[in-house]
Amino acid sequence: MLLLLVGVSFTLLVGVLPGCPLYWTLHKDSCYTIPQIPQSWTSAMAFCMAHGAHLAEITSSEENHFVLQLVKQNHPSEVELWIGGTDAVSEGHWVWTHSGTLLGYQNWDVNEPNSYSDGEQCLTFRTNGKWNDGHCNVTLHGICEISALTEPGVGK
Ligand SMILES: [Ca+2]
Ligand SMILES: [Ca+2]
Repeated sequence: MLLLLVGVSFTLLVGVLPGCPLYWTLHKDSCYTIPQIPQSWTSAMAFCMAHGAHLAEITSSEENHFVLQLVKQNHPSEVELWIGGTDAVSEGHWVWTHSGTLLGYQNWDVNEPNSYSDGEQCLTFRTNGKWNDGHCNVTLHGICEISALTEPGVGK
């Protein structure tokens, strides 16, 4: 009985504490990491999902500022990285893939999105903190995000 009680309280404590695994950085209710392998947007999303995460969905200027600092600290030499938006389903209608919502907060770079060529349907985060519609097959680092209240690796 005592063991059972200890077990239950342990589960409750661990279950509600926001925390991140090694190599992930906590910000508000999310953990973020930038995998070492540059990949296409689809592969980068799959890589995040294999860790129970998704490509980052940036929903405020405050979150955008955090991601910019993360990128500057970890990949200062990159030009741009993948985040989780696409307009592949309907041109010009940008959606956060994981949550299935239209972009609310947006931070497009000057003259973007410009649909420069067929396939500029995937969202990139430039190291000036601004966004671009990039060609989905270009190989870039992705920025993964997961809820800090979910145990990474479990899948969701
Ligand atoms: Ca987010
Ligand atoms: Ca573009």
